[in-house]
Amino acid sequence: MDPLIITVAPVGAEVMPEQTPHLPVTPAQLGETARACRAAGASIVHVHCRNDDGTNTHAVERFRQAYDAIRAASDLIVQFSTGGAIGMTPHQRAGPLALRPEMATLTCGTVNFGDDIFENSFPIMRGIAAAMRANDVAVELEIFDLGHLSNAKLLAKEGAIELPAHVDFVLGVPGGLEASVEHLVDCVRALPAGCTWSVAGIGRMQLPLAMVAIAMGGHVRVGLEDNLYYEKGRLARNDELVARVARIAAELGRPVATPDEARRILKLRTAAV
Ligand code: KMH
Ligand code: ZN
Repeated sequence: MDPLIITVAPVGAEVMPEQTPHLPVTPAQLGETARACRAAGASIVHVHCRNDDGTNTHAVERFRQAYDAIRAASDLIVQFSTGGAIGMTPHQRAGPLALRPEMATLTCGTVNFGDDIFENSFPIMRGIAAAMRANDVAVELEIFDLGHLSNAKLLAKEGAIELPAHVDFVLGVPGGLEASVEHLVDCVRALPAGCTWSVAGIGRMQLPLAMVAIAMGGHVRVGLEDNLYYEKGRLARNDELVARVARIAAELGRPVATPDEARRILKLRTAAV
């Protein structure tokens, strides 16, 4: 098995600062989180941005500040969200790709998202994928439901994306595929040949699915975007969620990947040859 790639998703769009004191809101806080999570064993940081008051933003300038702060603090692979927050336009969601991050997400289908709808029609997916190609950004396919993998195959058939790619299964969003070991195994069985994969379990399923992924040879995403708690009743810091997965992986004989090892595993354009 390859070394374990741990992605940290430290902020997301749904958790609000009122819910936890540990949410990195400013670029400086994102930089500090990146430094701590790199030291704890992360190799990718998945980036959403907030205004100083905690509201969501996908402004290019705010992403530039966040990118600079993360770069100054760490050598993590920087992965921009193109999902953003519910209600953002596809144009807004794709805007920061002009900064040419190493990676960005591409959600592969529309999904109910609590009481809302996270809209990803084929025209929206094609548009975001085209912006990624234009800026030479590596794609991480975000899969919230099994049918999203079928959509990814259709997008590849028409040339909008390339397969194999790196795939992240986000399991347990209300409206998407439930977070369970059985569903994760179904997802992995349905993967196109050659894809690498990670799992992001929502809420209390974050840790159990991480442990299953470590054993299966997959990779792991943790962080406050998906889960606020370290254990029942205790709010987590991002770096301690990363550190716990790194510790468990070490016990199972899978050391964590450095960012450069992750670049090689994921075949990023920035990987040293
Ligand atoms: N905030 C969700 C609506 C992504 O980052 O690419 C979408 C999301 C996916 O978080
Ligand atoms: Zn996200």
